[in-house]
Amino acid sequence: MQAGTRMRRSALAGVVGIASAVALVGWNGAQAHVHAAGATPVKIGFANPLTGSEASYGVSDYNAVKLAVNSVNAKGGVDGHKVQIIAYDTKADPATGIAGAHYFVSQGVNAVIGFFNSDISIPASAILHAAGIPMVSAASTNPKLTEQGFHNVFRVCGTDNEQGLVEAEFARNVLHAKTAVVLDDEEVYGEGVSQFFANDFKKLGGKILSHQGINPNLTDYTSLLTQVKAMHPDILQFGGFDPAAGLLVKQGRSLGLKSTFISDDGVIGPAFTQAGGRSAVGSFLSSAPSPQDLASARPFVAEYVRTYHAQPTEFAGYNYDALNVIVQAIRDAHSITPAAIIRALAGIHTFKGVTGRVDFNSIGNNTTPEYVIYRVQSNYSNKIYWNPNAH
Ligand code: ABU
Repeated sequence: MQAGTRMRRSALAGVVGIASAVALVGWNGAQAHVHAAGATPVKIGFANPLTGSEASYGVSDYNAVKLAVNSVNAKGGVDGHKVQIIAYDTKADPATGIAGAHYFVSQGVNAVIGFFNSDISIPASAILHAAGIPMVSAASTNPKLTEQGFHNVFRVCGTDNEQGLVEAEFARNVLHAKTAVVLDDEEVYGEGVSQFFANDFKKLGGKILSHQGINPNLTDYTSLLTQVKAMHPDILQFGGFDPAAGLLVKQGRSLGLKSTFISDDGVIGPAFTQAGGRSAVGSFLSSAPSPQDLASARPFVAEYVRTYHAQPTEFAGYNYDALNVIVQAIRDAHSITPAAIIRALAGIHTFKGVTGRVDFNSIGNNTTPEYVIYRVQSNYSNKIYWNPNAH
């Protein structure tokens, strides 16, 4: 099969200089900065896609962080220091995101929450490592982020080797699928999670008929999907983000493709059903449980809904926890210096977050996240269909 013309997102967007990056800070006006009085504020950089095709995640993540900050500051801050958020819109574009890491260094932030996209988090982590600034990602799931030997890097969410395995187990042991075609968007996250799925699907006795990259910026995949249909796979697995996933499933169904569609936590947002419409119903998506499905997150969800009149998206709980983990590290360290915060973050083991316990291992991964399989319902909501962790 021939892949479409491939263009990486960074090539599309071009280089965004620091001057224009600075203009992105302060998105959403006055809410972007929580001004401090008295003691030196703790400056925390927050980087997510606040505009563009992945903004549904970033806006919800930012809302969650603001809730956490307001709660901390209402109680007097952390050790007397008010928390100030410096928000940065990565637009989910690698060049823009990397410029954000340099911007945070120039601003002398004490810590960073982010980044959302693994293909931004990984290069950004090197910049923050060189500057000695702690970074806690709440959404980047590619394993490499925490496998670089950087002592400043932590993540509260899970990893793609875990979710790829859960998808493969679901496909083989629950759906009894024998064959799969795998497509990915050739980005760090999508390619990685699809490769983990494919490896585990094969290990479990399944057969991968084809695995290829696609350009997620195309609008017509019918030629490719016609070739997929001719292979009659039991499963079509896609690693990437919602808009491309929605188009794939919509165009595939219109061609009569019957394969079960499985994707990952980059497709768990509302943009999937917006793009896929009725064709998205019945799709299966691996993800950590959403805040709405966690008893521990009930007060957080209630406060979020009360404040924003909307439901938090899947990563919002992790972002809320990321802010509070950094606050806890400052309390433990009795210091707001980045070096002290890094040391204290490494000692976080039994922190009670809204998503559950946070327990950082020796490379900065949280050992507690678990993945489940959601099914897209006819009202376009996602409902847990299979929980491999249920006893
Ligand atoms: N894990 C979902 C999407 C974010 C990323 O890892 O790129």
